[in-house]
Amino acid sequence: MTAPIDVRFTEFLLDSQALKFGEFTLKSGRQSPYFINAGAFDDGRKIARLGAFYAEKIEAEIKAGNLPGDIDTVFGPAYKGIPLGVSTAIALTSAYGMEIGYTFDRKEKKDHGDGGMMVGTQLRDGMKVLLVDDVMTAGTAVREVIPKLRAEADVQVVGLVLSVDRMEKTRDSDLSAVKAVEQEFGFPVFAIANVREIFSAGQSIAAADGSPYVTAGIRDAAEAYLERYGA
Ligand code: OMP
Repeated sequence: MTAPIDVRFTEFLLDSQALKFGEFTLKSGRQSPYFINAGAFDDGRKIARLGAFYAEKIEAEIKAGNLPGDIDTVFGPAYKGIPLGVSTAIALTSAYGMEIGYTFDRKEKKDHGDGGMMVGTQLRDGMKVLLVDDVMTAGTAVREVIPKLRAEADVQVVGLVLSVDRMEKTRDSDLSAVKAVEQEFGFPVFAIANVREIFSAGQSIAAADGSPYVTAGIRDAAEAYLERYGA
């Protein structure tokens, strides 16, 4: 039997060295003992596997009735969302036969050639758009991108799929950032794995030399952090 997606994804994060332990200052200013770096998926094999994980999650949520089966395009916000959106669209087509586009935004306005703000499948009124992003801590990144989509066309954002939900509460409430975004925008947010699943799976995964990746010290630091900031 294959292991659950969060366990396989944790192995992939650790093997790719995308999950780091130490002291990190986050975009929110919080000091975290762990960091997920999507920049570690830096070659063809890793980005293909990453896209396959997103596609597997999306397919499962479509089957469960949480996402529609007729999504028009996968939107990955520039820059880090670009390889995510493209690799996810490729995997949805190759593994599940879905006809689906990919779209990303330009960071700066282009005043020649096609002149558009979007690259890939152009957004039109009524289109069903699925957002993909890497990690959500406070939800700042997603809040920046929604107005850009709305300025382009009257699209329907059907959901957001993340690789990792850090399960942190927002600055001014006890609500998780994911729940706050769901309430604010009215679409569901999914993650391939959340930090609690990752730390639970990580304890039984060994590095090449046989030592556990997630030592007792790392686990304690993560628990203390989640005690303070976790939702
Ligand atoms: P929010 O936009 O506030 O949700 O923070 C998420 C963003 O922070 C990600 O898109 C990354 O740019 C960065 N980040 C990580 O990549 N990995 C982490 O583990 C934590 C963060 C972060 O700074 O919160």
